[in-house]
Amino acid sequence: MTRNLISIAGWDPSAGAGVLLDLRVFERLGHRGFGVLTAVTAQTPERVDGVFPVTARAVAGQFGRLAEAIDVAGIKIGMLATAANLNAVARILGKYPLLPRVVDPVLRSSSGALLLEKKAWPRFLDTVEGRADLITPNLDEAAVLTGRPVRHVAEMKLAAEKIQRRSGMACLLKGGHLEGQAVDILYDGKEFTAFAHPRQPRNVHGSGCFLSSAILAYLADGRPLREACGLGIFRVGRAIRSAVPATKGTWVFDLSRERGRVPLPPRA
Ligand code: PXL
Repeated sequence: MTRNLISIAGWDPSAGAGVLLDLRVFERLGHRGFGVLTAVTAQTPERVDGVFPVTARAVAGQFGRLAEAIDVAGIKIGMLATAANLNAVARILGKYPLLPRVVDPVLRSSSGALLLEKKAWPRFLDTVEGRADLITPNLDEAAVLTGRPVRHVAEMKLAAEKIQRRSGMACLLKGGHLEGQAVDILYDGKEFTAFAHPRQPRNVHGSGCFLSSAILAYLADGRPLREACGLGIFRVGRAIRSAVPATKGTWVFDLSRERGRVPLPPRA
């Protein structure tokens, strides 16, 4: 069934990441996409050059009027830019305890630009605590959130457990940048699941946005968390294989190259 999914995230004019990509992923997976903007960015495929935040009042206002107009069925959080937006979004998430909600803790870009102001980093987990089903840090974000380096699977497991305990959400820690084989680790508060996959030959801009949006779409289909994570990982891998080169060795998604229904892997 088609559901209304909202991305609360930033604007990348090239549509390689942020709200523009999220909406295309929702729609590609059979849902209707809506967007609440937290910041505008100026960027090339290699680097984010400017971040222009939207006020927290504007974030709350956009969401409030949208929620009056549609039946909200799921929420994904991406780039927030400011501590005030983090607080506003935590309040929004808290109003929907029964809906699928996924938090991508976007802190900085690969080129090092701040996508959330640093003063908000130490209280990120406390602010969103218990307000979503899943949080999806990468290795760098997990290191910031736990205050320890996260370099291999053993450290990933420790970090996923710590983040799950502190946030009250399941944690899918993305190991795409690990040396050797890539492994993503899910800790749901009871058990670990390792999703091993071949290391992708290229770094595609917006992979984290794509993954968290795809997982939300599968949760909105009613799939259990572990299955939704596995399907999201499969789906982003497929999209990475059909990505196109941008500039200077960077790659971007091109969802128009995936036509027709995309087959899913057999049920686990
Ligand atoms: O991939 C992180 C990210 C998220 N959202 C927006 C971005 C970026 C990285 O550049 O621009 C809007």
